[in-house]
Amino acid sequence: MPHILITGALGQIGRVLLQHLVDVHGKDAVLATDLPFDQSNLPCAYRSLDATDGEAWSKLAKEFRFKEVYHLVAVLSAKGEANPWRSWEINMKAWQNVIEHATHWPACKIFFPSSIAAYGPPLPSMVDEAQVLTPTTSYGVSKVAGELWADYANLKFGLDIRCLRLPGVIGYQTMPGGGTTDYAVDIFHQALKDEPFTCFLGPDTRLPMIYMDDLLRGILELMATPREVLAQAESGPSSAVYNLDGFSVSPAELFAEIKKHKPGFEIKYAPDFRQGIADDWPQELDGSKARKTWGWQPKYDLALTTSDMLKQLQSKKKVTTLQKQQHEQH
Ligand code: AKB
Repeated sequence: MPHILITGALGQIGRVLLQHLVDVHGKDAVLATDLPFDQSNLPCAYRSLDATDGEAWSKLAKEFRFKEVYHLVAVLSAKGEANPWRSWEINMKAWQNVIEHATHWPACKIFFPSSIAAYGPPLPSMVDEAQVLTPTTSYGVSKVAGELWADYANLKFGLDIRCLRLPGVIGYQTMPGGGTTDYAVDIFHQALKDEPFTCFLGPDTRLPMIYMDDLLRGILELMATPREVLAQAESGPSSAVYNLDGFSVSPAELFAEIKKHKPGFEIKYAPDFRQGIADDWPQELDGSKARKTWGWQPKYDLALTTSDMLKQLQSKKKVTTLQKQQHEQH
């Protein structure tokens, strides 16, 4: 019987986390949920779940006793601005359902991904968790509200919710969708196609990023930290929240690093509405609370992220080409 639940399991982080949890705990331990989907390629049990549907959650709550929940359902910053109310509705209703139904699962640990989108102007270039939160996107507002609900539920319902404020995530395994930091993944795919890249942010837009491998480790380390250790670091509102820092980079710096490996690569800049979102976000995340509390230490800097991304994407490309050739021969 599965005791680990992932919502939004088909997203950029979900698919990678799902595989990792299956590798560690076995396929019977994990239940993946997301919108209806052909599940044949997934490594564990899958259930279609509209995370905003309270009745579907009630059924789930009766059927399973989850010990860990990773709640990854979210409409991200850029997509959210196209329909702010819809984004609020999905982000908050899904989170309300997790909190409400988790009260049925004794000693269950819950992971809630917050974001750099929780921050807003005016900002120092490096922010810590004590920064006053003034988000300027619907997504950011839902992340701040989500964090506050996490505190409330921990206090009033005795839940154990743990939150990380995440930077943009760079990974070779999956594609992001609907975010303002998505360019930092797209640029690698374009570089490998040997085609010029058009960046929707300006060259000097510096934002915090993290490599997928570091992100997974950060989430799992946070979840493995005893509650008493986290409690010692907590005080006041949004206390169960930690910045997870990786490194900071601008499109121009990322381009220059990729160019070291792909000298012919070219970039053009065509900033769109996402520029305004990025301009309101911090340039650097201060991760010292996580470092002090459970010894967080990112391994991947810009150089290592870039070389590993290119290496991994290149070998994925080779495998796909080989599979295509084999398919054509049969
Ligand atoms: C986005 O760009 O919206 C996300 C985020 C930083 O939370 N990647």
